Amino acid sequence: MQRTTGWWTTGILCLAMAACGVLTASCDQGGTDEQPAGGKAAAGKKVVVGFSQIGAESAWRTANTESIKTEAAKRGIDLRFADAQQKQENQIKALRSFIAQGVDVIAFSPVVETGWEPVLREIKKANIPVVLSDRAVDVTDDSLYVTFIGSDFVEEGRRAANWLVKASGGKALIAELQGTPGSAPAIDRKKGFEEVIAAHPDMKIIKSQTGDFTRAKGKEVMESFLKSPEGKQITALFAHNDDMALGAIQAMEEAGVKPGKDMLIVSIDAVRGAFEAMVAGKLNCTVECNPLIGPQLFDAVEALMAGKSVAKRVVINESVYEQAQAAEVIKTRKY
Ligand code: GZL
Repeated sequence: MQRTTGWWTTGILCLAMAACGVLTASCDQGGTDEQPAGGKAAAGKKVVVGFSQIGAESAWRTANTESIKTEAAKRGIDLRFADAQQKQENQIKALRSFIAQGVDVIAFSPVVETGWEPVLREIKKANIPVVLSDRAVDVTDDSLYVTFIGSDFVEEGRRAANWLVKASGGKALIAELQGTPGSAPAIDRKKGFEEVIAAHPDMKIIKSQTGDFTRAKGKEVMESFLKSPEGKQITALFAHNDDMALGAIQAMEEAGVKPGKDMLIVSIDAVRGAFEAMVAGKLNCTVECNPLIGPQLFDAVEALMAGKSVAKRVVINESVYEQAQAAEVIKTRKY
């Protein structure tokens, strides 16, 4: 549906209606002053949402996509879904096509934090509200998006480090498999992890490289770590996601290293594969990062379409799971 009125038109209409004492809830401007609060879809017309997804790089992403598509279908939302194969230029192209289609709301999971300001300004000029899903952007003007729905990655990094401090007695030479360079989860998980180990002089990261959140790259980089001069000194692995940890586990086994025993392993996401590895004694801990944010995403969309305000940030509650719990908890996992 091509949006014809901006939030300011609705505002003037509200004032006129108020003057005649017919103000209705739908006039609640909501949203931040500068950002369009979204208008109602014309009666009988479906709400149209353009969603640019990063790709299908991990089990987490697959579960995230599933949650978004299922929830949109459940709510009768016309979802225009674009998969960017982990390329920012593909996401920018998709966002521009959503403007051309005149969608009601644009949502996306930004593959990296920077480089979004120009296209976000084009979207703002088109009066289309933007919802950030899963990952954040680094912009000078936060009115360019209405809300961010996702996890606290710094806290996830802290939780991974706090577990490793306990499990290692504060003594570990750590290999780190980082996520996608420049992405919010990679930057913030590293930040949280290093903040905690800074207080423990016998805990040091001695190898660190990106595995781009994929299993294949995680295996490849772990193979290179094991072959390096420091390889024999490594006592623990911190992987920014489970997929890279599972690839690293394969590399360790092929090199005769017992994962979860010769080397403690902590990773993030809490996908099914991580629970299976913990049941097999090959992974020691996974910090949950919940991908099932479809309901929160479309709650925000529907609030915007009703002209209601939404919180600038919606953080998802998460847990930490250890090997001892895995056999029980795996029965209840949804992804
Ligand atoms: C985190 C998400 C990350 C996951 C990875 O919210 O952006 O991207 O941790 C995924 O598994 O690839």
